[in-house]
Amino acid sequence: MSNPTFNLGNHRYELVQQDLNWADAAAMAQAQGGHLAGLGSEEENAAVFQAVTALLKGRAAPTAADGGAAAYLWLGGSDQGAGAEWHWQDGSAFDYNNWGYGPWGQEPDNFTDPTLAPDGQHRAALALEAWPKGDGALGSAAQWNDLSQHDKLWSLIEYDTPHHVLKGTAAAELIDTDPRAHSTVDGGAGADTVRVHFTQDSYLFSQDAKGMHLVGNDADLDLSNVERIRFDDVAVAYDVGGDATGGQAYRLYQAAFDREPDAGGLGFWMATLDKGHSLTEVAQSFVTSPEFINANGADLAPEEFIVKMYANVLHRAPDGGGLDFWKGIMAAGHSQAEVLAAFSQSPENQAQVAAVIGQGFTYTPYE
Ligand SMILES: [Ca+2]
Ligand SMILES: [Ca+2]
Ligand SMILES: [Ca+2]
Repeated sequence: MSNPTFNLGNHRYELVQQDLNWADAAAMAQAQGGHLAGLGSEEENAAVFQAVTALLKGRAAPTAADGGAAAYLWLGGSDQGAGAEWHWQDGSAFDYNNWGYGPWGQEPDNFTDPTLAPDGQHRAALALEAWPKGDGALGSAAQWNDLSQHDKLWSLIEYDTPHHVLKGTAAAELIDTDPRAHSTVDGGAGADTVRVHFTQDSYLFSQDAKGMHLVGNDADLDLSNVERIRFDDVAVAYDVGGDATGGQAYRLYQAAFDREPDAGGLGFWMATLDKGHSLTEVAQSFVTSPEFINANGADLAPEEFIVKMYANVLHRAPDGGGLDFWKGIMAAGHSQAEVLAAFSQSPENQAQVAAVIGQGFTYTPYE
């Protein structure tokens, strides 16, 4: 079972949804290269609580009978063993705490009871709700309580996660990312592709004015000036605007052949445009291709060619003014390739194709 994770700063947290006593939870954290979470500041405590609450989405976590029957998560705090001072599993300084309050004094109260806590309370847990349940006199959600080590609870593992800041050059490039890190990538100019190491549906994807954001199991990415993402299973181009080579290639392909582009051919022509070849050069390859000639005929007169463009690209008959306009353009010496490129980039065609590729489109990278 894979547990949900989230990143905050340079730390990754895993919400373990298995009912484990503290020792088993701590051993599992260590075996996975982390430790039960140590919360070192009010900010960290608040952010972790908020993230955990969001991940749980109202699902009930196990409760502790000796903790007022409220739900808790194990943290790495312990006051059992040498010295018996409160300490974190990873040895970091225990100089912040968020123990619960109460009328009889602060937690930790080392409550001892023959049934509920036979050897007292020596392990720290983060409360997911106020305790005692339905009363709240001893502590509130997001505060800590000391509990019996025998309680079987879910737990929070913390890992040290690097935060990489990657800056691209002015060229179109492929930027690889660390599958277990928080990466902030600025691709700079050029049609840049970021390589991630999970499948597309294992990420939550969002887009805002700053760029694209991916939240995955082990990696989080904030991407700006990045045009494409290569997931493990699929490559997606998000550069669909008028001047972007991805959108230009898709529209030109669709315009020339009046069909959905095949992923491999699309990737090839995107790479051609990325290398600096003009849209007209690519259009020239299309109008002289066997597929175009088979579909439309060879040696078309200007008017025949223009009527085909209206039919294949805009899916309508030419209006009189439009037909005369394009005949004038071709009479002035402009090529079929130039006319095809202009039709594919026309606002009318851009609006039409945006319905299909506005959220990005898949392609097969050419290399
Ligand atoms: Ca307690
Ligand atoms: Ca770049
Ligand atoms: Ca870029």
